Amino acid sequence: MLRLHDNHLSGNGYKPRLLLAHLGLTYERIEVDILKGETRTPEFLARNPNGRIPVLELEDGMCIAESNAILFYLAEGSCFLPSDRLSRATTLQWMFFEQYSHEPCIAVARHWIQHIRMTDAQRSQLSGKQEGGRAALSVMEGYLGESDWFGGAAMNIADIALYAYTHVAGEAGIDLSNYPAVGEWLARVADQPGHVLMNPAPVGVVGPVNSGQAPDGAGGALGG
Ligand SMILES: N[C@@H](CCC(=O)N[C@@H](CS)C(=O)NCC(=O)O)C(=O)O
Repeated sequence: MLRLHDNHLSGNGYKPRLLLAHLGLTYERIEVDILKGETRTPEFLARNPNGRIPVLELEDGMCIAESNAILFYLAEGSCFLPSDRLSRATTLQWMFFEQYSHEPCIAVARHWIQHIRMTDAQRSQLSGKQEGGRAALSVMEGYLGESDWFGGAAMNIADIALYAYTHVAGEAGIDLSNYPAVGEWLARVADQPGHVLMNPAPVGVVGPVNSGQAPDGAGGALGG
């Protein structure tokens, strides 16, 4: 069975969770406490030498790190990865944009505000991160004037990659109401059949077998 090493606070972890739900795949979700250094143990580093979740562990024990690489692997042969050359390249364009211009600003500002006690250095960098996040959202807002989806004629893995931290940009201190086209796109993504919420993250074995419900009844992941 596929295993996802993940953390419930993480938008990067949410990306594969959301795609796995859309694909109807069963997997075991393993919670890794990123605030207690569980990503830096020898056991974890053997799975990802870069010491970060998410990590997808395949049935044969091979591991894939980097959220967008995991999306690309899982989406192969599905409607979430376009088959024509230009759409595939556009999908990758937006996934690289997410990793270089969006996630390092919005996800980092959110993490600093929501999950840790900021150092003085972080506090002084916060407004720059938020400014970078607003710039990324402006780029998305402009593109969504021409297209409903990022990289194809239907929702694909670029939309999933960008949705993860865009929909919680408010937690990074960024006002999403300034980006109406982004707001409409967020609603379109959440309206897709099979959508699951970021939290609560499911526990243990997840998939069509148990409809995403936590085995202990602690709350399933299926949403809207
Ligand atoms: N570029 C990576 C970023 C992964 C990342 O930053 N993971 C964070 C949680 S969102 C993490 O594991 N932090 C724990 C640590 O750095 O030890 C991806 O897209 O997967």
